[in-house]
Amino acid sequence: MALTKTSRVVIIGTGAVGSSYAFSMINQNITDEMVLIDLQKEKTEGDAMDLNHGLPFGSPTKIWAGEYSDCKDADIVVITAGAAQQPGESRLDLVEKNTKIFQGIVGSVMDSGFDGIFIVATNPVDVLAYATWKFSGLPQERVIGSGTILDTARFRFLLGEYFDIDVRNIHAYIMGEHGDTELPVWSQTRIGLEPLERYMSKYKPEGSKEDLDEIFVNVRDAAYHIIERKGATHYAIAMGLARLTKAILRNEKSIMTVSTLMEGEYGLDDVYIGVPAVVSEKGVEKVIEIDLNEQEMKQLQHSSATLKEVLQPVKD
Ligand code: 6V0
Repeated sequence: MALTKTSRVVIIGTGAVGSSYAFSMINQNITDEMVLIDLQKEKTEGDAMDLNHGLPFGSPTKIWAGEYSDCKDADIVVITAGAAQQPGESRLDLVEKNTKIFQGIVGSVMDSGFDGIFIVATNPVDVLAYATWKFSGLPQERVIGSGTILDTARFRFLLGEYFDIDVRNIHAYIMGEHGDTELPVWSQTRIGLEPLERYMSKYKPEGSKEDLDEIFVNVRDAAYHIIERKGATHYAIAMGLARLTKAILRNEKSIMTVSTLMEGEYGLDDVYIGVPAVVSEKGVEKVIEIDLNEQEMKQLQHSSATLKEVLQPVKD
């Protein structure tokens, strides 16, 4: 009987997000091997020991503090390294610092002979996913930004809470920049199969547009609220990244709002931005072009224009 190939995921940057992601991965039996890389080598050694000691309670995974040469045989390299947002700082404020860091990281990964899929989570994620695509020379479908997967999850959670419905029955997307210009796609939001407005008039007539607007504002500003309270946001994105990794390694063809290169979809091009897309072993298999109303289309275009401005130095 032929054994299937051993799957390997390399995590670069084992800070709050990277280490939470590693923890989430071993609890869900997603990969056979997991390699941890960080500038702080001792920290990765400690993390590897700590995670290994949890394996009797989790799932068999080979975990070690590694080197860039370990990327050669990796299926996926996940980058969560770099400077994080400080209180009051926007994601776009991080662009210069993190682009420099990424030039070094992506170069070292590619020097190993890596030929897999990159997942980028470091902020500003849309800009750094674009930079990773450029720096790596890999086909666009194999460089994926975490995009608005977290924002979409936050949106679904808050809507589920508002309507008192299981979050898994809330069908809703946040699209655009993972940041201040993102947009809620109200026109396509459904609870079960019921369009939002119809559901609300039938089952929550006391609800209002103002409530819904407030829900979106809380989604958009969630990172600021969490960072003010605890300095970082990491559990939910870590779970989202684990979900994305699983979709790739198991060829699930899941639709997620990842950041990917636009080539005419939604009238946009040459920008990485969060849109619903099919994720499989190929990476981003295809972008799904949902019907946006006129206002949503304008918001998406504005978001893209904002990202393109920030991207210019990366392109030069
Ligand atoms: P953190 O806890 O400061 O961890 C960053 C880690 O990166 C540290 O351990 C550093 O030592 C390491 N590092 C820095 N430079 C390098 C380098 N050149 N090579 C290797 N390792 C390096 O930050 P945290 O984990 O909180 O956040 C990491 C990134 O994720 C930030 O950019 C956040 O803004 C971003 N997030 C993205 C989210 C998303 O939805 N995409 C959500 C939350 C955070």
